[in-house]
Amino acid sequence: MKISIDATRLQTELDTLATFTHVEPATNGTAVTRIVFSDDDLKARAWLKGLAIAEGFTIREDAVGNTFIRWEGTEPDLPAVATGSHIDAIPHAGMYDGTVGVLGGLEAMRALKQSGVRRRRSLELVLLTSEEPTRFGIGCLGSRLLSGTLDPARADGLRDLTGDEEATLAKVREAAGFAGPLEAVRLPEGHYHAWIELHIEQGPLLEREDVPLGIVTSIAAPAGYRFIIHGFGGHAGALLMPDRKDALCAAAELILSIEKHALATGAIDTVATVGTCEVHPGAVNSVPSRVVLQVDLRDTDPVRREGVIEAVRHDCEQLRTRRGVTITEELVNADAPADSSPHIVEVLETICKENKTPCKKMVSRAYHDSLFIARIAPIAMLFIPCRLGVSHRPNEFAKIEDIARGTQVLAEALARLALE
Ligand code: HGY
Ligand code: MN
Ligand code: MN
Repeated sequence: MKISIDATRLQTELDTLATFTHVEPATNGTAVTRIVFSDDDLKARAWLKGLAIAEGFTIREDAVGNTFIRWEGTEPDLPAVATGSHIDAIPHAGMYDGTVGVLGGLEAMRALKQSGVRRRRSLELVLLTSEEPTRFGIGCLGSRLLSGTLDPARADGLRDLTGDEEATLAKVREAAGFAGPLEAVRLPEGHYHAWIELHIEQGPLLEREDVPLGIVTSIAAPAGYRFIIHGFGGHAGALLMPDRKDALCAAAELILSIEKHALATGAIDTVATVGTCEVHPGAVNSVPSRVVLQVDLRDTDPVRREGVIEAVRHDCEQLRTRRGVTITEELVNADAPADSSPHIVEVLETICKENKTPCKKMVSRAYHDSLFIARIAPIAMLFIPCRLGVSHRPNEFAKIEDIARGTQVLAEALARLALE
């Protein structure tokens, strides 16, 4: 039973998917912006469903738009074997983050179908909604709801950070055609026999060590916070320096405190980013009265991560007193890390050995939907190299031979697991 991946078709489909984007000039590479439930996202979803239906696969969509493309097995009542990822992309991003897992998964299923492989268990390709936090402030919305790690009422109340302030997930998803209670999204533990996600590494190690495949053994623990700093605004000319409570100057010290305490752990796995800084009123001749910071803090060790935010909180106390500002902290998420299933890791390693494909076990510092699927199913991830480790930028790039190789190993692993 020869499983052959059609690399040309895969590249063509990646290129087509990249055209569903908010068009913007890109100096180098293909800039992609595809915000969840935007027209670009909905057109991309419709296009993908068309490909799946053409292959004779069935489709189910849940109330938050998670899309399940299924190829029935000979024993359809058995828990299925699944793969999947996301197609939403942050502003001014690249064309491979997430899409390699979705189109690679589709290609793997098609190749298995064409090879006539026998399998007991059904196979499912899952497109997960809103892996990126851009629109609703929290990442992995679809997989969190699938795995019961996000309260449905809280989810539906999440504000749209990219447009109409009054819009919430409930309103936006309904307008996109996804109705029904979010409670119904949840899948029970054991729903899947196994889950594998194919993804670009979003780091430099595989390319640097010239290893074509990574097998992820654990996924780091992400946390997100919002800090709202209120000072006392006023006229940039008339408000004298000693009388100021400048919210942006206080925010600047807070940003440096976050960086300082992340570095102070001395652990390479502790990373902290202040990715957005909203300044109000945002006029050059008006002293900032309010600043909102969104903070992304990760570590493979959640206790060490907690130590960083505790130290930042201590600095906030000093800032409040010394600068006379108020600082409010909002927790967006603080998630546990996830470990891959040793069995699925072993299956992947065995296939790499048989195919004489060098591979490397590694940690994922990026979070992925697999972090949450791990709450309800045994998981593993397959990484392929991306040029210079660049991601979340237009010049994100992965070679089609690496993508096809990852898809090949994925297909063979799905076939084996579907026979168990
Ligand atoms: O931020 C992440 O780790 C993922 O790419 N959304
Ligand atoms: Mn991403
Ligand atoms: Mn991703």
